[in-house]
Amino acid sequence: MKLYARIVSPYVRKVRVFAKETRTEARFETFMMSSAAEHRQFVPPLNPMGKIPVMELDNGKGFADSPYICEMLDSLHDGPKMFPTGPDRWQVRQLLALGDGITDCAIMATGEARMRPEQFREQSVIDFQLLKVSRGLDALEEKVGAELDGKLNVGVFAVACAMGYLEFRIPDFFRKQSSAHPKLYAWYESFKQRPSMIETAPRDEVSAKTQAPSS
Ligand SMILES: N[C@@H](CCC(=O)N[C@@H](CS)C(=O)NCC(=O)O)C(=O)O
Repeated sequence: MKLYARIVSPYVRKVRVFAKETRTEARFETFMMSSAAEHRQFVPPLNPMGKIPVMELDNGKGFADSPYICEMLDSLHDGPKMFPTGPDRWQVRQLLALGDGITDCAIMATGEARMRPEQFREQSVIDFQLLKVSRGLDALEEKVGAELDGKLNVGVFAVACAMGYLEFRIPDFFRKQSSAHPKLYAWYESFKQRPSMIETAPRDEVSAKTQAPSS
């Protein structure tokens, strides 16, 4: 299998963290694209939505959407499952939805800020999305010590990658939110020291800078 990826994508990061933590990384190769041109060339034939991550299966078909890619990888190992089937089954799915939901809203905010020429930028759209992000952080603050307590699961990875995206793309907003969410920020500071997080940290794609912005 082959994962189509970009280093800046928080959803790709979640899949890569997942693969490292479940030791399923050797089951696929990663094609790290470095430009919007490569994205446009390779991704739509595999995923009609044109989004990454997408996994090219061994039969040549595309398998899309990060939660499903993670769930598929979870079926390929015999270690502790990151999509639990016990009593915390639905709670973990909701944590995944919250982490990915924060990322979705943050991307809408940064897309408005980065992809539109300044005169067409609508500050109220950015504020509307960032309000959702800060409500999401409020909800996560309540979960530290309970759902965010050192256990590993797909929901925890989604939350960590959402925090990583905020820190990378909207650092001022990220810093401003810290005083209202001290437990969450302490949890994240510790979690991001994991090798899986360090090895997948986002950075700007040098060659893509003059092309259409990415996430
Ligand atoms: N729900 C999808 C979201 C994927 C997504 O939005 N990926 C972004 C990159 S971070 C993308 O490919 N955007 C390009 C586009 O929308 O055309 C997932 O979890 O995989």
